[in-house]
Amino acid sequence: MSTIFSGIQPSGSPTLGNYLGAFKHFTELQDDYDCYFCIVDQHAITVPQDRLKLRENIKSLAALYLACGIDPEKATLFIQSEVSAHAKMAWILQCVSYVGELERMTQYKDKSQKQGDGVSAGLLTYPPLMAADILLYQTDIVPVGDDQKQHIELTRNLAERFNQQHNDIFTIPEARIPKVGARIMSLTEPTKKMSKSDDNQKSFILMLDDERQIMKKIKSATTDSDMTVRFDKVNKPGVSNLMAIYSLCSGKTLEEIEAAYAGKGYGDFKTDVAEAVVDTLKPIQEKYYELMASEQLDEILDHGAEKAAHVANKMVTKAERAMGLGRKKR
Ligand code: ATP
Ligand code: LTN
Repeated sequence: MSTIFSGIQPSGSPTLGNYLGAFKHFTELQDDYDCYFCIVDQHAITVPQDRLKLRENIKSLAALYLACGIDPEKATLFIQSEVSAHAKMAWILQCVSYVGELERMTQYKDKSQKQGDGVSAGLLTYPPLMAADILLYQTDIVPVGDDQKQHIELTRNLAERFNQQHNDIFTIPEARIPKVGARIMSLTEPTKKMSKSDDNQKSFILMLDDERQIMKKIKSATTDSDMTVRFDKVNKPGVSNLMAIYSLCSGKTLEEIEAAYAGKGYGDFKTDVAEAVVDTLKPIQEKYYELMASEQLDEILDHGAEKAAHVANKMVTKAERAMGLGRKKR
């Protein structure tokens, strides 16, 4: 059976972009693959985080994975910092990375620019930690949104470099990017991706937003003055983004949506988009609040960390041996 690994940062409350670009696909994969789904808290601390908020976000993210349909009997769900092999392997892969290639990563350039002063070294060495996550489990496929393509490419390069320079131990992973929904855009600036760490609350829909908030945010989403519902990412990025969201949440095709609103303007269209989003998120939210109030979560995460560590520790030992670290164990 092939192996899948993916991670989401507990850097805020997950958005509709995270759902349509990531969560939704994870649940479809768990029957056919050996899946590892990770709450990557060590990635989140590459930018400043409030201690209590981070802890809350970790638990909430775990509950959201399950509420979306991840079945702990089928997939391994765990917290990155609870499996020490991730940090160990990250160090090894940092020593295989070149500073120049890390400085060329778009996410690093964007986030370091946004932060200005006090950019952590961790923000620069974030990609080798991500490579460690993936390579520890002999991962074949990494389902992610479009923004992570460059990091997966780097992971492949690091694995190939290590295999060549030391010993051929790593499986070379491949990214799997959804055809539609790989990049849900910001509601206020539709040329930027929807991101949970955006300062503007109106730019994203959270998976836990209620009906009123969703309606309000979609009603105030940036569109254009052309007043026709037509898919054209270049000239009509706002409307196209709402159409993509509507299509993914309702199952209607883009052509069906264009036909349904011909000559009608944006009012009804926006109401229907909001309703489709509410219908998609409501059952997830109900399950989420049930899980948050139960004791199951800790048990699932303890078990997940144990299972992940068992696999990951073996891989770290292999990599350490290949590099000549420590004493040769019998
Ligand atoms: P941050 O804003 O803190 O960087 P993020 O939401 O961009 O957070 P993650 O939480 O690490 O990033 O993303 C988890 C998964 O969701 C990844 O697979 C990522 O590609 C996907 N994803 C994130 N934003 C979007 C989006 N706007 N559209 C589609 N997929 C997305
Ligand atoms: N960098 C990713 C989150 C992430 C991840 C991973 C995704 C960390 N480790 C391993 C897939 C596989 C992000 O910012 N979306």
